[in-house]
Order: sequence, then C-alpha cells, then structure tokens
Amino acid sequence: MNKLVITAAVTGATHVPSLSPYFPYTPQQIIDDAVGAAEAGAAVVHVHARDPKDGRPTSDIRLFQEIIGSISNRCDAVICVTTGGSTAMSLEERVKPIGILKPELASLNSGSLNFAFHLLTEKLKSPKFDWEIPYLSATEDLIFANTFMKIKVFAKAMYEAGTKPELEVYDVGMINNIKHLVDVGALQTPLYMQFVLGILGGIPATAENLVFLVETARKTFGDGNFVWSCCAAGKAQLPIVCVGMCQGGNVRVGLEDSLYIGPGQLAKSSGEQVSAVIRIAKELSLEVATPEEARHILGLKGKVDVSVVV
Ligand code: KMH
Ligand code: ZN
Repeated sequence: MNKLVITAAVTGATHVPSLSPYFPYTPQQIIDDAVGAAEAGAAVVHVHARDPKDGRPTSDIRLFQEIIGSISNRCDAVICVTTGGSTAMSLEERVKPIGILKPELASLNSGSLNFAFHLLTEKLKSPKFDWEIPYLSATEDLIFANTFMKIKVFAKAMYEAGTKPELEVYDVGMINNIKHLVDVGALQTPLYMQFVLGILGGIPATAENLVFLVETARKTFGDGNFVWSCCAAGKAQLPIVCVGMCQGGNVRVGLEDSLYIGPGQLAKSSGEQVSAVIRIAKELSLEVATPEEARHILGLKGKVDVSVVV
C-alpha cells in the first residue's frame, strides 16, 4: 500500500479575505501558510496568487514567481500550480503560469460546471474590500468553463513543460471526459485525479458519492492506471478525507477548501488541518509520504526542472 500523500491547498480563488482573519492572501501569508503546511506534513502544496492590495485573485506571474520561489527555497514540498485561476479569468490568464514556471504539478479542471459560491455572501457581515460581495454574488450566474478544447490547451502546455496534470474531477461525468481525452491522445496515463466534492454545481459531498467516483474510475481506467486524491468544500472537508483514507486514497485539505477546523471554529492555518488529518491517519496505521515519496507515487519530474526566477 502506498504511503498517504497529503496536499494542502492554501488559498484558492473562492474565499475572500473578510471571511477569516487567518485567510492568507499576501505573498508572504501564502508562502508562510504553505511552508507551515509542509512542516506539518503536507507533501504537496497547491497555490493560487492574490493581489496583495486587496486579496483579489490574480494571474500576475511575478507574484507566482515570488510565492513559488520562496516556498521552494524554504521546503521540499511539491508545488502544484493552479490553472483554475479564478472563475473570472480567461484561458490565457489561466494557462500562462505553466509555460513560464514549468511546475512539477498543476491542476487541470476536467470539465465545465456551475461553480457557485454566492451563498458565502451570507457570511460576509462587514467586507473589507468592495470587490468581495460582487465577486461572490457573480458566481450564481457563472459557468466555470473547461471545454474539451480548453482542456487540450492546458494538457498540451503541461506536457510541453514536463508538468503532471492533477485532474480536478467535480462530478462523475468528468471521469468520462478524461476517458475520451485519453482515447484521443490528449491525456496520458498513468493519471492523477483529485476528486473535489461539495462544490455547489458539482457532486454532493457524501461518502457514497466518493465511493461511486473511485469505483467508476477503477472500472474506467483499471487499477494500475491512476492515482487519486480527494477533498471537499466546507464542513464536509474532514469527513470526506476520512472516507478517502479508508479507501486507500490520498487527501487534500487547506484553506482553499475550508476555512474551519471544526464547527464554527476558524482554522488559523492550513497546517492545522494537515495536523488533524495526520492524527487520524496515524490511528489508521497509515504512513504519511514525504515530498520525495510523493514525487515517486505521482510520477513527477522533480524540483530541478522547475524554472522559477525570483
Ligand atoms: N477556484 C476554482 C475556480 C484549480 O485550482 O484549478 C477552481 C480551482 C481549481 O481552484
Ligand atoms: Zn485551486
């Protein structure tokens, strides 16, 4: 049985700064949260960039270089760069970091969906920044577009850069999207899939749905042709990763997916959530993978070929 690869997704493009005083959005806060998560035991950190002035999601490559360069200097964690960017970004903005940074790993969203998080406005009593409520509200009438053509653009850029796609799967139909793209040669096996449950517009975060996703992937690709991980939005985060660990899967936590460490209790860092997962993993007699072991499990190229100029 492989060791457990823990990913920390530290910022994302869903949450806004006023939802939590612990939410990292300046480069230094993102770097510190990612390094803290790695020190807590995460082998992979998944990063987005935010405008340090007001926390708005950005594709500014200089910020990505600062964030990735510093994380890379301070720890050995695998860095997974987002190509999801934000629901408000163009294809060009989203794919740009790959060709420049040539990361070991990058998210590749395996299909389009309503990616709605307008309900978060109900939690925003006193927004610090004027962009926050319009940004959240706009997602009620928004499609997070990942057409087959767009996915081919992302995949081509990644393979040219030696980057392994982390295929984000928000619903079971996306497993068939991936199958189609493997069949036409646009995606290569072995695959690495991240099952993302509980997004409003995607598959609900239930234990049976995670089992359904895993079994569908096994029937579609066969056991030896993929590695998987799982995560869930909000309060489903810990229960779903527990189900995932019991199925022999890898897991993702972090403030991108949930701002909480317990009911009504804000997490002070992504590292807190990593530590909680590790406590449970130990009770399950699961060994946690180091970054080097994660590179082997996921089939990554190693840090040496990542081109980050700080
Ligand atoms: N923030 C969402 C738009 C990714 O990093 O590729 C999707 C997302 C997935 O964050
Ligand atoms: Zn992300």
